[in-house]
Amino acid sequence: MTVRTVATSPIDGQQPGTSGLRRKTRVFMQPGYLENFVQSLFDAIGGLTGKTLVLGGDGRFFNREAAQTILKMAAANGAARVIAGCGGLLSTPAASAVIRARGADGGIILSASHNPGGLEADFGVKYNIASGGPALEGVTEAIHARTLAISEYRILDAPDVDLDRQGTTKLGAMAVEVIDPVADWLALIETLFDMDAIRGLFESGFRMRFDALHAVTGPYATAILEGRLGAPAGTVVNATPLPDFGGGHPDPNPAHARALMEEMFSAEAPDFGAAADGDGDRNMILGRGVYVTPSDSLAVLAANAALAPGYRGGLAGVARSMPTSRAVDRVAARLGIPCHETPTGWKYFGNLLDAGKATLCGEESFGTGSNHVREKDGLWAVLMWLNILAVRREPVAEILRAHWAEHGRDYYSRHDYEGVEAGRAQALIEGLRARLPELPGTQAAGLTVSAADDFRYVDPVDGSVAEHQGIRILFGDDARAVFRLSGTGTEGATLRVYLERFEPDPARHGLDPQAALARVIAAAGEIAGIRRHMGRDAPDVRT
Ligand code: VG1
Ligand code: CO
Repeated sequence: MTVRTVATSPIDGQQPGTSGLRRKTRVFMQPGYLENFVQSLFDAIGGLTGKTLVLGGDGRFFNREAAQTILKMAAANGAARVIAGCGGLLSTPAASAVIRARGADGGIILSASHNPGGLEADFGVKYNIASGGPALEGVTEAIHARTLAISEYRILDAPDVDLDRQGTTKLGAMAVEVIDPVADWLALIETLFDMDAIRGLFESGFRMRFDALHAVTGPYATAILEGRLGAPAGTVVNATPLPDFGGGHPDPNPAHARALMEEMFSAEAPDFGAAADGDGDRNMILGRGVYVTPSDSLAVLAANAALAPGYRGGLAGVARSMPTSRAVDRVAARLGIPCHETPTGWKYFGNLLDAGKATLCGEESFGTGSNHVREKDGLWAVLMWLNILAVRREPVAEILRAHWAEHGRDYYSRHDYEGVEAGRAQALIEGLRARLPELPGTQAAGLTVSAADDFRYVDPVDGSVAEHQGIRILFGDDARAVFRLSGTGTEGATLRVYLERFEPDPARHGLDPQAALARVIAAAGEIAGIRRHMGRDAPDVRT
């Protein structure tokens, strides 16, 4: 087996976004595209000599081919060992768990997460550091800089590794260890929850539906829910990971997990419903006839965390991304613990978790997790809910109603305008940014702007600064609109408008969120000129 050094030249646009480099699958399949990025990554982290890497992905189209290429490149770059999930699979939280459990130097996750998969859809590559968390901007910028200067990559001329058989083999001088993708994660997750209590809940006749959306969580959910916890067979549906996710959008939200929504709002609805995304880090939580927004879910989990053995000692603090509703802030205030506000993207929670400043974290985009790994973890959230339900033995709707009665309700909705021409989306944001100083005092739809800014984050641990993380417009203490552009799309731009309003009065906690938010929606539209800039009357997706 010989190391081949291949001459190459820089490819424009290999800049990682909110969560890794995501592009059309066909772009990733162009000769040299993946190779350039991976060699740049290896170069930017100081080479691979003697290092151990974890490798896995969500099973989407091109996952296997990309894994083989990366294995051969890692061998050619002097890595000591690559620990790969069997079949090339590892959910994002499992990859984080394996990196930490094995003391690896880092890991590569092949996924475009909730984006569709297939030859005509999306692919992605994400690099995680030794803590198990996504690389921060310092690293991703160094990788990008390297992609603009690269002149050669190294790859071993060797036959493919058999990724379907567990055990250790050699690829040149490098060890390739193929592991059960579920085992390390499962061993960790079991220590956090009262497994007997959840088992007892299922024994009592409690019914649940988990929709894996033909993505990576199928094997994980089946192992823990139907295997360890005794949920009846068939509790987990769409459990086989498919390269194109069955043609669907592996995004656990009311718009894309339609079948689950319909079942949970039907006459025969089970007690509890949940879904996860392509790479298993997102979750959606439902009860019979009720949908729990991710922001409320985070707040409920924080308020009830002590019911789970892993969090019995209390929470050091909580953290949420800036556009996530302030429901968890109210819980933190009640518990007397700090609440941190970070930019969008899980990577910003890493330092807070490492420093012991936060125990639970969450994002409005269906992401929740804790300090057990350094990624959001869809099934972790599902198990937290199950643990709470096993102890409280109340319906989800009742838990939510009681939570709002105690803390008030933060009505919340996100409006996405997808596939917008990049210039138009940029113009809307620039327009708002330019008017920030003059916005306070402005009236729109009967609301008055009390403050407006461009979110800037200073990491309390290492002092790093992230600028331009979203335009915030506050309407007094109770209402808010936030505007930002997506950093995970692969086509055009996506404008996200996050809307919320606090309602303290329990008599008004049963409204339709779109109706409860009508004035905030109108004011946000008026102030930003959404219709004029977007050239459309309504958002494409409301969650
Ligand atoms: C979106 C979400 C963000 C999340 C990111 C990755 O980013 O808004 O909260 O961290 O996806 O999630 P953006 O830039 O498109 O708004 V995952 O499950 O995709 O990797
Ligand atoms: Co994801």
